[in-house]
Amino acid sequence: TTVCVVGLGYIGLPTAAMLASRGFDVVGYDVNEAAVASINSGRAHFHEPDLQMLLSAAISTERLKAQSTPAEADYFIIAVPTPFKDGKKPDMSHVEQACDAIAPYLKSGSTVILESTSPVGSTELLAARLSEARPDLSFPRFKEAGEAEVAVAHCPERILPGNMLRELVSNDRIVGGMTDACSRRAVSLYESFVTGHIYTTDCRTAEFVKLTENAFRDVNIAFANELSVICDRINVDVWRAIELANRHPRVSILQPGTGVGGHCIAVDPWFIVDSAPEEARLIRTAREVNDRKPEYIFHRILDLADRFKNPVVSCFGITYKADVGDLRESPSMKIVMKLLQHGGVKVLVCDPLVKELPAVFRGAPDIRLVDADTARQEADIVAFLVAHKQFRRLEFNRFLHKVVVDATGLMSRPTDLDGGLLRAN
Ligand code: SAJ
Repeated sequence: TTVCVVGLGYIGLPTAAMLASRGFDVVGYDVNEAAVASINSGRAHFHEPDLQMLLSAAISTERLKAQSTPAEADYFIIAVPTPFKDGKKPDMSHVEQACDAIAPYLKSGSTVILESTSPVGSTELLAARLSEARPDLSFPRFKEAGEAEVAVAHCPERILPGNMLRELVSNDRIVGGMTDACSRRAVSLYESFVTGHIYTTDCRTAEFVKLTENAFRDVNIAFANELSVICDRINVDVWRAIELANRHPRVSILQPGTGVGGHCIAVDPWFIVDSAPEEARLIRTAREVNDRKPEYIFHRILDLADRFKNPVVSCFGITYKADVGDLRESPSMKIVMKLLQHGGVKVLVCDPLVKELPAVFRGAPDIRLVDADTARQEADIVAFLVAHKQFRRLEFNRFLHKVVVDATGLMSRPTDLDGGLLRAN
């Protein structure tokens, strides 16, 4: 069985390597020539645990080949970015380009699966566009009975950066076909490597389910972030408050932080807002609450910096979340950027997952990448921005004489909640 994976990024590459490891003959197609060359030489062009090992095996067994054109296949998986253009509209241009690129390679019996997170209605548009490009083949119409020559379905990716290869196998999946027959054909591919349950539905529902998952997380993180700002105002330790509230059998509050980063949760809820702007009030507000958090932390640091003549601010962590090296849409990066733009402060960055300062900072005189000891020793103000596991092992009593802004709860997280609680009672 042959599979053509379109887009060899954060989702496409792990998926292609996984399919190759299960014995499929996989062609990965990407417009990025550098990524194609790197993959063919057996090197992943980004870091994700276990990916390198799987990729090396896939390339050396010749089950996976990357190229800058698509190839004829039984299955096509589209995993290209779907950003939110200029903060206004979902940008489906990469999906459209993918669609136009694969159209000539479709054959009777091909199944096209859209994995990219997409606004409701996208899979129907994809099927219509393919059908227009290939009048010689029959394509499915939404919920129509019977089977067309080419099947089209949406199967949204759900894998968590940092744990992708495990989740690729173990997560439950949603398969939403244009028709029941399309769902069945898509399921036959996922069955080969997914140990979780595979649920089938129609493509509109599948599109909405994916958006809902990320909006759910965004709303819940916004709740935690709002609590943290309230707690600062009324002088309550938010971390302790959340730990205790979570002891209620029906309460499960997430962790406050510097805001929401990455390419998914900060984007996908806007697809819902865009499709129903009047109705999506809570979802919109959650986005706004989370987007304001970096600004809030920046101002807290700045207020404290006023106490010093030539303040040195040490930022612990600049990636978009704990234990990943990914800087995309990182709220902590935004805070560092704002400090530099404001001026009058020296910034030290300590991040064990970042090998060199990101290009935007290179050459700037007021920023250095340093180790944890230097960051602590030279700091007037310490800002804990990301709770990497390396930071969880720091000796926090050595920070007690520093001015600390703890956006992560690293310093405040109680270690013996039960003990403390029981003793207090
Ligand atoms: N964050 C908090 N507090 C928390 C949890 C997260 O502030 O309690 C922040 C993180 O620091 C980060 C952001 O939220 O900046 C997002 O992190 P995340 O770990 O919640 O999610 P992502 O963006 O890495 O991956 C999400 C996942 N979606 C859900 O958990 C519902 C993943 O399963 C999806 O596949 C992925 O989006 C995607 O590609 O859509």
